[in-house]
Amino acid sequence: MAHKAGYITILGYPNVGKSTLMNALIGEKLSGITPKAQTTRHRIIGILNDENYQIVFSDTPGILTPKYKLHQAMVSAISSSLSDADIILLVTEPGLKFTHDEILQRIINTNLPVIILINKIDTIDQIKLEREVENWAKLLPKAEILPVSALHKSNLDLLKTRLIKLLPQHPPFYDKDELTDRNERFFVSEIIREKILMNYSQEVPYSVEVAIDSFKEDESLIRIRAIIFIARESQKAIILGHQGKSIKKLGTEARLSIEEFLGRHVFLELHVKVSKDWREDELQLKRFGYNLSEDKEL
Ligand SMILES: Nc1nc2c(ncn2[C@@H]2O[C@H](COP(=O)(O)OP(=O)(O)OP(=O)(O)O)[C@@H](O)[C@H]2O)c(=O)[nH]1
Ligand SMILES: [Mg+2]
Repeated sequence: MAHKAGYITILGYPNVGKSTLMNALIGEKLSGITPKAQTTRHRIIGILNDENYQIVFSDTPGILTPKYKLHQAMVSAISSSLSDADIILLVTEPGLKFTHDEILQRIINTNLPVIILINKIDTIDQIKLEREVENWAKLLPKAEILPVSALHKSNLDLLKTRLIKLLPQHPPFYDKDELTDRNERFFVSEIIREKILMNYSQEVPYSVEVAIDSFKEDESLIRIRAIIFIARESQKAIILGHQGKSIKKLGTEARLSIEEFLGRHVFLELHVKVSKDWREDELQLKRFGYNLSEDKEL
């Protein structure tokens, strides 16, 4: 049997379950998941390998209207993963209305296979689901529609079978033992950011970026020094909390998750630094690994 391989882009509005879906398909917790919007800020690749095929999934940030340069970089990440897609998975959830923004227009115009995944079907009844399917069929008549629950792994086997069928014949893009294109440092910083989203409210988690300053492995453990960058001096007190209690709780929760992810004991040191208005600072965004100028063609 000829080998099949391709890029499958997972797209949709914030919080619809894109990262939950990719993790469930790969069988590993790669992307951060939280109940809050804008959890994912980068394109994250997750690779599903088999003897006869290789599926390269791209988890992307939720589609949004940019307010900061950071958001522009997030939109660029969506754009670039649309540009090299072989198949598009458009994830939505019940009751969500898509406005005709640029990305949706590109999906409507594309000749690539599009599968609309109505996620979170565990939250609705059959009648509501039928109405959802009808609405989507009207909006994107060429697309296939599949109701799923990423959280409960419903219909994911069906999805996988369909994807393998649609994949083009192609040699593998990555080594067959690779799971992602990102390194351990990246995932460690994402785990810390995920815990920040869970532990702090309102604007604070959205003003934060995490960078790994040092990552040293010795025999017994991995020593990690991470910097939490905040946009304003006044946010420091919030991150630290009364008598440092908040950052301590954050540190413990992050360390436990990092240990689970790396399968090693970890010593985690967290520092807080101000990087004034970094969300608007192109140089700083670049240093944090964001790219503002992606190819926009589909
Ligand atoms: N009930 C239910 N909840 C789900 C399902 N899939 C995801 N969720 C929840 O939806 C929330 C958002 O999930 P994420 O995977 O972080 O969503 P996302 O689309 O990646 O979000 P962004 O990265 O912010 O764009 C989390 O609380 C998930 O547990 C599902 O099938 N059913
Ligand atoms: Mg996500």
